[in-house]
Amino acid sequence: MRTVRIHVKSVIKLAVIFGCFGGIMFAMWPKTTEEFIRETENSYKNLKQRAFEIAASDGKLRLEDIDPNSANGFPKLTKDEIGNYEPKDWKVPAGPGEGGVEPLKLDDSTEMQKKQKDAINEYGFNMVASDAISLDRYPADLRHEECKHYQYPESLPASSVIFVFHNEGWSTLVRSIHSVINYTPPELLEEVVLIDDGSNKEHITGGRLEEHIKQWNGLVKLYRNDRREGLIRARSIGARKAVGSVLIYLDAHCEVEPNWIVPLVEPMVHDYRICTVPMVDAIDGATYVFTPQAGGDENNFARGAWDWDLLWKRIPLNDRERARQEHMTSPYRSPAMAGGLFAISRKFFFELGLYDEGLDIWGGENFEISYKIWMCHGQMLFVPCSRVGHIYRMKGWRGNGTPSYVKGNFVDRNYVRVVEVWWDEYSKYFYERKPNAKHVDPGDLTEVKAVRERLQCKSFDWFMKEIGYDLPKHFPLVEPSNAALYSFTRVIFYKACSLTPSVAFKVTRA
Ligand SMILES: [Mn+2]
Repeated sequence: MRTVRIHVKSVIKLAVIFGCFGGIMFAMWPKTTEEFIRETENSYKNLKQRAFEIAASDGKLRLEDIDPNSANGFPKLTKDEIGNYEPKDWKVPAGPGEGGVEPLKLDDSTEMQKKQKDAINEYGFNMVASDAISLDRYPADLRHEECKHYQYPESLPASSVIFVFHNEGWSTLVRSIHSVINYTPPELLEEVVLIDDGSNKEHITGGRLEEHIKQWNGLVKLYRNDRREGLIRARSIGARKAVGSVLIYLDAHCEVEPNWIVPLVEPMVHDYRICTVPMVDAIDGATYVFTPQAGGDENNFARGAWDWDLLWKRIPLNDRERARQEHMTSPYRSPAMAGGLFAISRKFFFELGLYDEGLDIWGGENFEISYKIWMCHGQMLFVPCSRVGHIYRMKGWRGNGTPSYVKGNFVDRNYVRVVEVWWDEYSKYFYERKPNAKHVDPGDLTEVKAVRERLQCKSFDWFMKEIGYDLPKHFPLVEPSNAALYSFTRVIFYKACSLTPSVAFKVTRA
């Protein structure tokens, strides 16, 4: 009897010990990103309800609650009147880097120069210069004068601004957040969503960021992926976490210009399937001076495009699109976007199935989303009056590397996925340029193809004829076999083009 009782006690003790241990392990075991995604999707309903309650109390509106008719006739250009959302008392103070006009002067000791070189190598930017500039500095205002005279409707939706980052430098990252909060009307900013995509630098993981964002009382939310997912999947995760009805993606090294958000979100009130892209001005990574976006037409207005090996290109705004604009600075159509900075309604982005989950890290996603938007019944507009400064990575940056689980040439694989799903018979032009890509295994495409099927999206040929109609003029479908033939084709093309564009189209395609 006695031995049995001791035995039972031991078993109970052991069970308790294992139970506790198991419980602790269960609670502490890191979540996989998939579990994280599922959990966030499940909690979205509650979040949305909460967001709705908060919104109701502080005057924030959701896109789905705004009557599109309330935006009829807007935006209205009133030449003699200042726009209703123009910032008042815009006075740039004195101070290093203020207004983004004067280059920052640093002492040029050898030690200082080395520090700057090391920073560029590590972050792609001169962090020494950035650290010397206020986190709340005033940006430049590179908008056309006309932009300051638009009246916008009173009812506009509040947005979630999403920053995805991996090991960004401190002051450029944090200034991006400050900039959005400082230069966005509070009722139009639902939240700032930070997605830390597997950073391992102390200034991001060591608690400093959590401490810094406390000053905004929950307006800025920080989420961390348990492994580096890459920009593309991290952006989809951001969409799932965000509670706003409009999502705005910005790179985590940006500074917005005055009244950037109103012209960007207003088109969505007319139709939730309109996706918008701001003008992207360049902030010099060494001096932090703003310069206007280059290229494009005489106003520097460009559209996004690609060549037939799927490289990003910019082409000028043309007469046919200009004819559709009401004013010189009205939004205009673009076949593609560069990808880093854009706004889309949450509803439409989810209808489109977010980004293809099979795309790794970066590359091709800007085209995937562009094709989806146009072919699946949406529109993409570039918005001249919404301008955002972006710091371009400098020469000498060592880059972010590739996580070890991503095998092979992921960019080519991404391109093949995009071409296979969206290009239809035009895919032959891609494979003619990149014969090796024929042997690249794109992986499972069922889910992405199902999106195209479910939404009854249009054909690529429709897209090329209606939206990307002048791309072959800039990037001929069939590569000229030699330079002489190339110039000959161009002469023929331009001749034909000046007569009838549709004939010209056929000439180039032949
Ligand atoms: Mn960038």
